[in-house]
Amino acid sequence: MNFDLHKFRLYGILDMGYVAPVDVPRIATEMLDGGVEILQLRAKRLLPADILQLARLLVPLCRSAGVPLILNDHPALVAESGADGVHVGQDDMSVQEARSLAGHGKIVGLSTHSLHQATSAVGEKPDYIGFGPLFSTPTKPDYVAIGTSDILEAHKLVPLPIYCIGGIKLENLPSIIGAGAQRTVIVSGILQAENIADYCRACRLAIGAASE
Ligand code: TZP
Ligand code: MG
Repeated sequence: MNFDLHKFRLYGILDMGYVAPVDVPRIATEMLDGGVEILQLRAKRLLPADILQLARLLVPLCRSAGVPLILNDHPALVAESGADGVHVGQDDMSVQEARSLAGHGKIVGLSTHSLHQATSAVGEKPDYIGFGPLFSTPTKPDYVAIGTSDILEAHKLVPLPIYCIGGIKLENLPSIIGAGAQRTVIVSGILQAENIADYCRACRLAIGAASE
């Protein structure tokens, strides 16, 4: 499937640090019903075989919602599960290697943690970059918050879809949009919401995603 990532503004991560495996189908369905436009499976502590099982469960849900499914860290599992792409970090393999392992036509995203990394990413040709953590976050505790002051400059210098990430919640979305953010990734805000679908709908509206 071919996706125009520039159009997608709300990126949700199903992080297995917050979700029990048995709840994955229900929570994914709520996120998709709420209108997340990209869904990532992030499972730092699961074995590849267990990630593959969850990915196979998520592929049809995402497919019928028309939403790309991205797997964190595991390009080989993308090819195996039929997911749509992979997300890699600065200390993982190169974008090029991830692309060749994931397979032709798959999405490759790259984390960046500074303006310098964001501009350097252009030459690596990922399909999008994550930019953050803007604020400190228990989801990625070992990283220093970079704040919001470079968001505008990153958008000027980097002609890729940029997803601001890290400590972003419905409440502080207006402030990051005011600082220049066009797209966002939200993890704990979504997964800890009382009503996940409603929370996603509200975030979608705030970030100015196209109506469903
Ligand atoms: N990369 C940078 S910050 C982050 C990742 C995966 C975690 C964001 O999680 P949350 O809960 O939305 O702060
Ligand atoms: Mg990684």
